[in-house]
Amino acid sequence: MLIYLPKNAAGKAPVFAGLNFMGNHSVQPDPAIFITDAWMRANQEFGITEHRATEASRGAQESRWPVAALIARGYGLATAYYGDIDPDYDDGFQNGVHPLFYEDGQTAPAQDQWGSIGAWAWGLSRILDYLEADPQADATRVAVMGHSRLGKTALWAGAIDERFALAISNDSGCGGAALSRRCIGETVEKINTAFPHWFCDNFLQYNAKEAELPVDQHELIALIAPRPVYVASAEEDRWADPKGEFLAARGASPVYRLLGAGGMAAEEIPPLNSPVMSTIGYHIRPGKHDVTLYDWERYMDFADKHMK
Ligand code: GTR
Repeated sequence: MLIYLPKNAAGKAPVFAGLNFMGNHSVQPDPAIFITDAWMRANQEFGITEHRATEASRGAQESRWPVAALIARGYGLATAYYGDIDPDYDDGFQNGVHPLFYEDGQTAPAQDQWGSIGAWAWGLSRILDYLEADPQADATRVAVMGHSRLGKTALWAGAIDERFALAISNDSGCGGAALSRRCIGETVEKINTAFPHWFCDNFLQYNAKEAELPVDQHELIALIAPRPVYVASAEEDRWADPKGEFLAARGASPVYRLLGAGGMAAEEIPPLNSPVMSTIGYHIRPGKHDVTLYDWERYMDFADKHMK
């Protein structure tokens, strides 16, 4: 885990917690950050060869982790490499944390047991365990945040661990904030085919059968109620179905209202760069599938409003 905390904080600092895709050393160009020796997805541009990170990726994801801006606004950041929890490939769950939880004789998770997203979310809870023990961090004000597959993970972590004060989904798409039954962009069959290890095996029964799903993703978001939740989309990220992400966020409103927590203020998807800052927050910005400073500034605005 890599932690940044504001040096001159008056009290314990609120913290954003999120997993990273390319190792802690990719988060900032700081030679003191260890390079993980865990498996990593191949990436020629960043010198990830034979599935191992090298110096070439130091600081490579800096634009996604604006540490100085976070510190300037009084926030800390706790991050860890997701592949240190479970390597992101389908190996039948022999590596990563899953085997640590097998019963005697068990060799793989059962049909209704966790896949990789569940394991990554478990890792986020372990980050929170540590923050509870850190005298400089305020563990009652931790916002769990993630992008894409790690945005799916952040929503799941926020749903199952009520210690997270707030949850943020950045471009999480199918299996995250986007409604599956719309079948726009990535579908259940597409995601289960490309990434059979992400969800529990029972989910595969719904390949090309979204209409038969007993739940949809607005109900995942509703599980976070009454705690604030923010969903963000990018205009060009059609694969993630921005409108489906908005509709799921809005669709969680009845549960928030039932619990006296407001809900989503907007009825229709807002124009670009017009953030909605109700208890269920939302924005869509121009551009592609990524995490930008604009996204982070809105997350800090939202946390200022709902977590301070
Ligand atoms: C894609 C996948 C998306 C999203 C994305 C990512 O290949 O289809 O669901 O998770 O990867 O995590 O970058």
